Amino acid sequence: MKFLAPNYLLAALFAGTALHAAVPARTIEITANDQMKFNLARVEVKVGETIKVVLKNVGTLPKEAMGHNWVLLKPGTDLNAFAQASMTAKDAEYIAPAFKDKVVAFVKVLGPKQTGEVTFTAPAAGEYTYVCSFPGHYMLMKGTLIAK
Ligand SMILES: [Cu+2]
Repeated sequence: MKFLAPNYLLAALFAGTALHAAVPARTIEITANDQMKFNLARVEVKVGETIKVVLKNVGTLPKEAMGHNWVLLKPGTDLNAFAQASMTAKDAEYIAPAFKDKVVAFVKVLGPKQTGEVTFTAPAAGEYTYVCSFPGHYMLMKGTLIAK
């Protein structure tokens, strides 16, 4: 009988986890275009909420010339260093392996009319920069995700 209480608690814990996982993700749709612009420069999320970012490349130029991705970086990441290093990381979705641990979430590089998505848990409170790291894009394709 002594072990019933802990087991019961454990079961309740798992039930709670399952319930939490069942909460649908909140979708944030972001478009990227041939003018090297995201439609959103600022996104607000609640810490711990499940977020699904859907990236749509609404442009028509070929992927090799005007591909777009979406990369959410941890606060304090050296953006210029990340972008410079990532320019040559074509086979890794333009995310330099050396900066992999600075990435909170990302959507892979998309060609014209393609859509990609990523689901993640909104990170700790703070301001997070997101960019398109396709070579030459990050200066224009940049925004801030605010978690609070
Ligand atoms: Cu881009």
